[in-house]
Amino acid sequence: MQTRASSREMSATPEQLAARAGRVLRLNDMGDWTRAAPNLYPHQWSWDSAFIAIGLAHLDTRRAAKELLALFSHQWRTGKIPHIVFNPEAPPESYFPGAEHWACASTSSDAPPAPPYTSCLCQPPVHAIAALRVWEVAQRNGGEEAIAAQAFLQEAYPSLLRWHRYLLTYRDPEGSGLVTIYHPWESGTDNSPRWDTALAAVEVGDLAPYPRHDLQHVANASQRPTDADYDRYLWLVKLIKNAGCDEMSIYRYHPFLVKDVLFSAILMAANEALLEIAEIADAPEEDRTTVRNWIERGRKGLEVRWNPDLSLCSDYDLRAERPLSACTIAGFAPLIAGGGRSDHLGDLLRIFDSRAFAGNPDLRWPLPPSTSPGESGFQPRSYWRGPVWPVMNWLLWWSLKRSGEKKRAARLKGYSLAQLLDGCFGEYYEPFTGEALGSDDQSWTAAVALDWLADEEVAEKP
Ligand code: 2M8
Repeated sequence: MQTRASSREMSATPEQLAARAGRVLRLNDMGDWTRAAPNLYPHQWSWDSAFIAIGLAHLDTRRAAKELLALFSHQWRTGKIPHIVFNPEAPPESYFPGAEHWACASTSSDAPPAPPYTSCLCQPPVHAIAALRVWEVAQRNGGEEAIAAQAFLQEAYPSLLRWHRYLLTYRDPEGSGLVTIYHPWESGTDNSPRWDTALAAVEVGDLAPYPRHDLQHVANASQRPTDADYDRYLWLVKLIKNAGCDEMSIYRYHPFLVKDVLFSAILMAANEALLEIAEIADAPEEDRTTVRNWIERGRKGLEVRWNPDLSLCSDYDLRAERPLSACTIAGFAPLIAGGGRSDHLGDLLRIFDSRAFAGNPDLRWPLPPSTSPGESGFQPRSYWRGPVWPVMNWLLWWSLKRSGEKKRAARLKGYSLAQLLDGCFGEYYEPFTGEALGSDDQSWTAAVALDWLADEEVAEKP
């Protein structure tokens, strides 16, 4: 695809940008699933696949449906959808920790048969939102596609219901409405300052030496988590495996146990989508009542986590029994969940527009950095500690639209597309220079570009 050196001057029409985004998805297409990126991430990632399905829907709704069904075929007996399904054909030295390191099928009888192996963690549940989006696009296209999409929802529904049930039982034994994560990788915002305090309390024991294959695939190690972060990540994986991936033991002994507000908010929005899917799939009324209760429980849970000092939501460390109050985009959780208190929504929009996020005058584009530049852990080039993530902008754009904030949504879409005109489809972007960082040809970046370009609302011109 486009090289970074030549990309800076690039400009493209919407049609050219869509064609390039389509090429990225084809480049990463593995038949019925898509690699998250060509080199850095040669496997199937859970929430990446959901965003990818949203983009694929504009190219081929049947292929988009397959993306999700392929992932669901590796669902655990507990209902968990694993965060990675390992590609048996990926070169062993392409990604660490790979299939052999996790070897979940030999650790837990709840894991699906291998190969392919899966990880034993999970990621935010964007899947019901994606499944509904695929169905909507197919309905618009009509004919055979619409019929196939109806069958797809019918097939996907039981997996989605089991997945959400897993999250609201195993991951919320307290009945708080909020999901507990066992590892920063589960949040999807891996090295965000959100986790600094909780991770600092994890004492790392004996770890065998391990390779950092990820560093081969980025221009500079500063764009990835540090070795100290990785030690903690691998130590937590070791503890989860030592516990046989048993949820009760993890809950009892694991040193990293956090209520994640972003994950929980996505689950709430996904529960709304699930409710619509339940109608379409003609599911029993009893299921719908359950899902409605989950939504209500979630809203209450999120309200408890409102942080008036930041005018954002904060995560909660169950081990230390205290909130984790970093100023990051995760704090916009109530906007993503939808249906929250209107005064909180007003506060969130004010913070969104302020110099803490999209209103910072030094930004290349008025797009929210993953971590606020005013936060002490902010680093503009380091992964989830500052860069702008197109996929997060899609989530915020979608949430703004759902909340009736059309003008802000149009602005976010317009500038997000302007950022992607470099043709790199970078994983993330330096907020002040607009430089693409991490992997190029990142599938979910291409996918969200396709969805933005297909959206009928007029984008604000930068
Ligand atoms: C990143 O996470 C993986 C571990 O899961 C990694 O750094 O190796 C995160 O950005 C995560 O959110 C994303 O799903 C994954 C693949 O794009 O990469």
